[in-house]
Parts: sequence; structure tokens; C-alpha cells
Amino acid sequence: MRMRVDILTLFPNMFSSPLQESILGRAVEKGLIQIRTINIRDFALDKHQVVDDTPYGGGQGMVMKVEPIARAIESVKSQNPSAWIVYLTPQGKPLQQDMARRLSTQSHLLLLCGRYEGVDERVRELFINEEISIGDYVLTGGELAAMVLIDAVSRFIPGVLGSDRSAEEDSFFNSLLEYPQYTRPFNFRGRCVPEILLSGNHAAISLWRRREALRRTSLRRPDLLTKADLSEGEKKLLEEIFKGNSIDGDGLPIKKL
Ligand code: 4FV
Repeated sequence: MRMRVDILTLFPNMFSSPLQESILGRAVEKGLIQIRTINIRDFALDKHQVVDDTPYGGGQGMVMKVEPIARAIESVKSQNPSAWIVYLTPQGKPLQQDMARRLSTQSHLLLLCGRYEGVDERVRELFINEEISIGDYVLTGGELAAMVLIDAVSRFIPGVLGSDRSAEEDSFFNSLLEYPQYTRPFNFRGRCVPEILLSGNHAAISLWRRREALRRTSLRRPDLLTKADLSEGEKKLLEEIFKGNSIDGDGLPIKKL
């Protein structure tokens, strides 16, 4: 399954290097993802190719004009009417892993990157299928948000992550934060890798990882626990953690979860 991503932007060059490196770069090379940038200014037909104007009703900043964006969107829709149009904006739905997974099933994404104070409201009314935000802060433009979205979505496309990897094992997969990871050296400045991880006892290791994921999530993102499907044993474990009863930290599991 390949995905086509068209990006409407006033700064197409911003996308050159980030989408050519590493995993995404290889995915593009392998043709798993086709990425095309479209310069909205090319659809401003006046002599000065004006793409923004002052806001009606006054106020600071400029607003992106509807006509160039409408022409740009219609040029893509004329090639593929089923393109799914996403506007990156702080007013959008906060991007989450399950949204990235859902968007990865689309064959053609059309991403609109705003600039200035944003786009004329009629762009939303006439063309936008979905509005997505990457976080509650204001960027200078939607381009970086579009790159974040492309990265998060691409990981779900079969073949993008190495054969042994699937995005289904990630953090947030079961809406828990990931467990601590270690690699060589065993002892770094007196800090050693938890013995359990060298035990070769895979059942015990996954138990330890599950517990550490629960502990870390309960301490750092308790809001995620509401969505996690926890077994009775894990719920009991969480009570322990919340009661601050330290569970035998790095020893082998003592309680059947
Ligand atoms: C943004 C975000 C974001 C707002 C004004 C572009 C900027 C400027 N996009 N998630 N946060 N966009 O800050 O997606 O037009």
C-alpha cells in the first residue's frame, strides 16, 4: 500500500531535507510514500502573486486569501477527488497515535500549511475535511506540523519501519508510555542495567517491562491510564504504585499479574 501526500505551502523548500533523511527518505526512495509540495503562490494569478491580505474588522497580522488556496486545492482534487484534506492549525484536534494510524489508511492526503494569522474561514467551510493540531503552542507556519504528521503517519505504512518493526509496538500503542530501554555497556559510571534484562527469562522480562511501563505512565501521564486496557493484576499493581508501595523494583516478578 503506497500513500500519496500533497503539501500546499508557501515555503516548499522547507520540506526538502527532513523528508530525504533516514526512515522517511528510504520510504520515499522505495516508493512507499510519494510526497509532492505545491506552492500556493503559483495559484495567485495577479501580477504580484498576492497570497495574503489584511483582516476584515481590523486587527493584527495578515490572513491567507481564499482564492489561491481554492485554486490549488481544486487543481489536486481535479486529479483525485478523493484526496483527504487536512488543515494543520492550533484549532485542530490534537494529533494522537490512533489518528496517525487512521490517516495511514488514506491513499491520498492533501495537507494545507497556514501562515500569518491563518486562512480565510471560507477555506474551512468549502474544502477542509479535518483540522489537526500538533500541540497547544503557536508556530510561525503549519509546515513543521505537516512534517510531524507525515512522520507519525508514515510509520504505520507497511514496509516503512524495518521488517522487524511495526508501529504497533510503540509507546501509546496500548496508551502506556514505553518501559526503560538499555544497551551496552552493562555498567556506566556505576549505573548497571537491571539484572532481569540479562536473565534470558522472556516472560519475566516482559512482566518487568509491563510493570515499568505502568509505573512510568502512572507517574508521568496518569491521564493515559484511563484509556489503557489493564488486567486485574495490573490494576492491583497500579494501586500498589499509587500507594507508593515500592514493588520489588528490579527483582523477578513476585506476583502473578
Ligand atoms: C499549528 C499547530 C500552528 C498558527 C498560525 C501557523 C500556526 C500560523 N499547526 N499545530 N500548533 N500553526 O501553530 O498545527 O498560521
